[in-house]
Amino acid sequence: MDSKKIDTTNDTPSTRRGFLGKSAALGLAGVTLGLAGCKDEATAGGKTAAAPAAHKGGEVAPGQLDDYYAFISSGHSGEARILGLPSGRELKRIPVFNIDCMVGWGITNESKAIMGTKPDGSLKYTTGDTHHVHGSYKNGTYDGRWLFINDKLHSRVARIRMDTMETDKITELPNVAGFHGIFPDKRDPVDPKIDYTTRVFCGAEFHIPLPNDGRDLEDPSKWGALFSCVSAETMEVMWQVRVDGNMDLCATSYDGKLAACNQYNVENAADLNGMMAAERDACVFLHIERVEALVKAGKYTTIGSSKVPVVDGRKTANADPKTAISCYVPVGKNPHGVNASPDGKYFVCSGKLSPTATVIELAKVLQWFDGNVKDPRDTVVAEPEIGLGPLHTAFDGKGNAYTSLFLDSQAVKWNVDAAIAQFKGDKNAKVILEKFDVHYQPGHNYSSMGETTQADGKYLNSGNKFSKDRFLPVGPLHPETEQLIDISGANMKLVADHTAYSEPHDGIIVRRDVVKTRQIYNMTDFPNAVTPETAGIERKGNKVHVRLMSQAPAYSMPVIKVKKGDEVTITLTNYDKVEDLTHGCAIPTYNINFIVNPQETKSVTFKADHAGAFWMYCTHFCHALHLEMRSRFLVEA
Ligand code: K7E
Ligand code: RUQ
Ligand code: CUA
Ligand code: CA
Repeated sequence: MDSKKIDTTNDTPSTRRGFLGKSAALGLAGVTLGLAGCKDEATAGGKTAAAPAAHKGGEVAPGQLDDYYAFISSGHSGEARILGLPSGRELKRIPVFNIDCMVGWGITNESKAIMGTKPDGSLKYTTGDTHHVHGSYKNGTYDGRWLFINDKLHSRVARIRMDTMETDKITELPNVAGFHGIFPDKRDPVDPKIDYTTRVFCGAEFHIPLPNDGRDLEDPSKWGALFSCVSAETMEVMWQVRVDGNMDLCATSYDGKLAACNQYNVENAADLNGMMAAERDACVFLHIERVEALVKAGKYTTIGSSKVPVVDGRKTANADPKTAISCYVPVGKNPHGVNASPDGKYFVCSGKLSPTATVIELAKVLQWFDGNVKDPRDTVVAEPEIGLGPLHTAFDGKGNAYTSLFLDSQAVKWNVDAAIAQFKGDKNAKVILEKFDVHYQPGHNYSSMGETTQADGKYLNSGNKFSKDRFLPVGPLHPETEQLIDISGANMKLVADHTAYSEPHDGIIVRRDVVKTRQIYNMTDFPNAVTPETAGIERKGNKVHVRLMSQAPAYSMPVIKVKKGDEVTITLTNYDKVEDLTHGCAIPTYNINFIVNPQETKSVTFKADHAGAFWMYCTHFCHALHLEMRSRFLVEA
């Protein structure tokens, strides 16, 4: 599509009058408590903003909408976040691996089932560490269906639905520690007709005993690391590959055939000095079609209690390129990051301990697998010197790469073709185009649509790890900076310093017309939805089920009476159909707190272990009589 077309017709989502009119009508209808009487038409499905408007200098005036969504990770706060760009407005936080008491994530039965529980019903984990968010693909660009995000802490992969921007599945990887890099495939490796994401690949950074059950504690030389493949649709782990060395970040090719991870520990070392011993580390490529053929032929093992097929991708088992599933391409020392260029031709790996970026040509990697390239190193077509501490590389779709330089506190813009010419011996090739100061110590940088064939070269975001003097001091913990840079001209221009709570790593910048959200749920999406017919209280022994509805400004039951010792389940359906009309449900001293959006159903289960009168109240400002929206929850002694 033509992203240059300026369309501002959709910039204001609705008129002020329109919105006010609706809530005024609601005020009247609400007081009569006509639960079945709500005639407002639901507007579920397909809410899309028009193509980006041009915002000069990054300014987005009040009432105007941004051009892009940025979906960013949040490090050890365990969530995902959505920013509008270029304004930097924080639009939403999506709880994933963390507990969020606003939404009730980790509190409701439904969210607990997604997060995973222990046999006693409590959460298995309450913490997480998200580094990388990537979108699902169709035909080389985002299809707006899913986001995939990693948890380095407990080696889990989560999927977020992009229509509701909520986590819908979480899978823990067996026999994996330090799951860092994640990337969806862009096309099926076997069936070229399948031009969308079907698999998600996961790299493991830490070596562990296999299985990790107390064996081999004193002998790290026996430990190993597994590359995992997860089905995008079912989120089940399909297979794993044991590799030599570790895996850090992950990238996939546009033809679906290759996935790769940069390796900073080819030494298989268990200490710092050991991990820095080798002159070169590697980028390990996996031939996905061959891996799956081995799995299909039963040529795999399993580890411990896991049923997941594990294929051997170590060097000794892959000496013959023509049958090999893995190819280890030597790159700069201790690389951090591997990124695919939007033309589909190259992967770029940069070495933290080497001032270089290594450019690997994918066609040559495939030729190596065919036996037509002698040495894996011969797949390297450029290795320019770009600066100190190079980490991650973004692209503008015009042949230029932008690499974050952690030590130099810069983003360096360099030309890929010039780097290739220089590598071939052209001494006049102009590789480095600009070095741009960022403030300070950048981790990831990423560009607008830069991980797709539609890279548009408009913005680069630099996620900086140290903000130092850039903001008002707020105590020992400083904010992080998401620095937005305009890369559309000949020179890079700083647009804004957006603050971010610790600690954003990677993210993607997605054109707003790609994202199609729904604003209201379908009640039928929830099998446990409460209707006027099923509403009420039901007792079976000491199990009490309270089926409740909310409609502004009341719950369907003014009094709920249970006995001390009962196991209480409250299922709450928000009967309101009006966009933005969310209710809350909180019960003091019982640690219950969650929201229900229009037409949504959620439930909580808890033991009524202390007697008394407790006002169950609405936490989410919903109505002029919001404060009056409360019912008595009575627990008899
Ligand atoms: Cu460089 Cu975890 Cu992507 Cu952070 S990693 S910055
Ligand atoms: S009341 S508008 Cu709690 Cu001051 Cu909120
Ligand atoms: Cu319902 Cu506030
Ligand atoms: Ca190393």
